[in-house]
Amino acid sequence: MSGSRIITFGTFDVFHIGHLRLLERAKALGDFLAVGVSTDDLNFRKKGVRPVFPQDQRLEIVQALRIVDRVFYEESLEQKRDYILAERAQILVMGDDWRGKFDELSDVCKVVYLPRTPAISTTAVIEKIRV
Ligand code: C2G
Repeated sequence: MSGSRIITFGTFDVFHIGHLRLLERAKALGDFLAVGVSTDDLNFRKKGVRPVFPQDQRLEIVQALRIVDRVFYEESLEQKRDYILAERAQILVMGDDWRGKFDELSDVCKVVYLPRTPAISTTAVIEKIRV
């Protein structure tokens, strides 16, 4: 949709091609892409572990991408509505591992779940390096 502001969220730890493709497909839905990079604390609360790379480095990597117009820290999953409104986003994009989880936000924006890139994940990369 021309003129649309897109928003998406993620940890983007050990940045890989699946992350890039998700951001590229999100940007292709509009003109402006804002990305919420989840904080180390949010990850710890959610998964019980801290990401490999600290939040300032993960944010810096995402910010350096040509397709990304704005980055900010995502402090909690429950604040999604506030972030969407603050960014004046018309479309929320999430990978389909989150399918259905954010449908309640469809009163403030369109919610789109995109298929994940198969056969790659941060966990798989870490495992591959480990062996
Ligand atoms: N992704 C993808 N294909 C992969 C791996 C990831 O399309 N093979 C997508 C995910 O679906 C997500 C984005 O890349 O949309 C970022 O992935 P993660 O860093 O794993 O994000 P996550 O920790 O799930 O996000 O509010 C959500 C939180 O910020 C957490």
